Amino acid sequence: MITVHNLENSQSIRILWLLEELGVDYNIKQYYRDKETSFASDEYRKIHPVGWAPTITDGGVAMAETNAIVDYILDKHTDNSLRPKEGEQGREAYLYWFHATQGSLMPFLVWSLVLNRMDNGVPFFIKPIVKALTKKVRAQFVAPRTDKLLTHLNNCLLNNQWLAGDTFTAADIVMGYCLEGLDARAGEHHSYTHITRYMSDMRSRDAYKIAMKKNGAFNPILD
Ligand SMILES: N[C@@H](CCC(=O)N[C@@H](CS)C(=O)NCC(=O)O)C(=O)O
Repeated sequence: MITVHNLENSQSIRILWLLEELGVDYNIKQYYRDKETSFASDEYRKIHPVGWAPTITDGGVAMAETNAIVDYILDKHTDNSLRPKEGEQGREAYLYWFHATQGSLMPFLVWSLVLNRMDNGVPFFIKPIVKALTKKVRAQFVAPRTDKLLTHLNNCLLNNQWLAGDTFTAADIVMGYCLEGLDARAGEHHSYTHITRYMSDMRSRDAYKIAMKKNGAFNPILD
């Protein structure tokens, strides 16, 4: 049986959600972050050579990396519509959003977190210089690219309930975590009305509610 090594306030929530959508049995082992650094504990680092969350174990297999885990689980559970097959409706949109979310949107959220840490974590006498620098990186790189992706997402959601069309897929699960992160940052997506509707649909899914309940308090890390 799969064990999800569930690090608090992390991308592990997606794996709980996926398993709840599939309705399969699994175990959860709970871990906490270091209070100062917010890094995972040494115990967590021992499960897989890289030591980031999410990580799952399944028999003798230890698997990390969100989208690899999603594919690993979906390879074992094929009787569902969470990953449209080649030739099926929504396949191209699925592929795009499954990968763009984790390969493009997520890194911009991480950029944003690192820039916030730079602003807050340097000695006062170099703060003005660091802030001028981070402001420039935000304005020239992070903000316009994040906005471009969110605008595209918002436009796609105008005529589609979910990312791949009318059917909910694993791409929505991957996107959900990013949007919770944006929402926690003072509702950064709120000017995108279709994204707001989409988030509300996502949060009203039974599997999402159960995953959140099993996960416990969820506060995305912002800085
Ligand atoms: N690309 C990786 C990123 C994993 C990652 O950065 N995980 C964070 C939690 S959201 C983590 O493990 N942070 C704690 C640490 O680095 O020790 C994935 O998609 O799984």
